[in-house]
Amino acid sequence: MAEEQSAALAKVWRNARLATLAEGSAGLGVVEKGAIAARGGRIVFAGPEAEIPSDLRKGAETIDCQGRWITPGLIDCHTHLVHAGNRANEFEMRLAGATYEEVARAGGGIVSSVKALRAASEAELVAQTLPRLDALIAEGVTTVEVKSGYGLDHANEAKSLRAARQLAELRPVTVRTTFLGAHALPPEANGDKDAYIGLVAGEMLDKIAAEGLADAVDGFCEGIAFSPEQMAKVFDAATARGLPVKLHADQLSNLGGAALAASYGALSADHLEYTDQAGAAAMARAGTVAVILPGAFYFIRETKKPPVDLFRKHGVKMAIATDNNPGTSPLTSLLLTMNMAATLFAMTVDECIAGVTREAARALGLQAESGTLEAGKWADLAIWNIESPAELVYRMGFNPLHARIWRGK
Ligand code: DI6
Ligand code: FE
Repeated sequence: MAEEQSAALAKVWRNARLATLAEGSAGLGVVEKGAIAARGGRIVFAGPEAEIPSDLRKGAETIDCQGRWITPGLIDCHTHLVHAGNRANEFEMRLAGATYEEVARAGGGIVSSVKALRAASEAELVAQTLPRLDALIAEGVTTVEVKSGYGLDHANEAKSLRAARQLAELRPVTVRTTFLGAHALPPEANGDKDAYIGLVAGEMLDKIAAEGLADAVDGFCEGIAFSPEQMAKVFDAATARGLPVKLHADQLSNLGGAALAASYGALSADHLEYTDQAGAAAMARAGTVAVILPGAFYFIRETKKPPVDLFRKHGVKMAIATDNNPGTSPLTSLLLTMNMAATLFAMTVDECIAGVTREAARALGLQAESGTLEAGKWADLAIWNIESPAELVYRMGFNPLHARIWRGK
């Protein structure tokens, strides 16, 4: 009874400046002298404090934000957070002159992380992943996408996805899981990519879908990974099982991955350094979000920048994510990721902040649930010690988070 009553009473954050990111609002959707009310974990009001309905004020637990800024909780919409070990040795090889592709072709790369992950138990995976998740959470992340892709057989892909789901039991955070069986060729496939893709699109996807372990299906479409034709087989199978798709596309070369993803109505196409006009236009038509990953660009010292001008011109929505992974982006700061997107790709402050909130939610198909401060969405908030939103993008290696609220708590 007492619990029912407290669930019925609102919680109000008042005396705040809001960057609501509300759909259709100009810029960040700023509300000066703002307030947010939440009930049952959902936002029931976000707007000028003077306009809070009186029934919400009655008996509400009220928090004075003392003029601080509130943004939606941050969303990291592309990570390989669940992995075992690290690849600092390959980093040193690359410092000595080897390229990422050379390291991969020499038997390092993704396959070395596969060996480590297969040797780790589910509990060990969770234990190794939690510090990375905690680093994201410490900067206001309330939703994180986690891919498999280092297991490359059913048992180990399922283990990875279960470990990812466990994270949401252990921390107050929303986890979305993605099956990335088509990430790399496992050693036991003996070089037969078509046969492995048959397995991914067949019994692996069947089991993963039946176990309900994946919210979406992803692949790596690249010379060192899988061709557009092979990815199409995986996407056909995913679509037949009602799972949305997304794609690592055009990262190291232009194989037409963005257009392929768009032709399947993909939630997102990610990386996109080599995407051309036709790819951007196809994404715009399909409503496929461009997920920009500056951490990988920086870490492998790529020089070809993703065509953000083309995305703007065609009206493609842009999200930004860490791509946290042991090979190309050992990055656990979404704040630093925003700084990189601005500095390296000339994305604006508004684009960066939208890219880790509203557009990141869209890239996960969660736009009805989170990513903006609007009534009906989860009360996922980040409260900041900043004077202007630009500070979130401007600083490097500084965390101005004051408080983080997940589902009203
Ligand atoms: N693209 C990437 O940048 C990562 N995966 C992918 O498909 C790299 C993953 C790794 O090297 O472990
Ligand atoms: Fe990735």
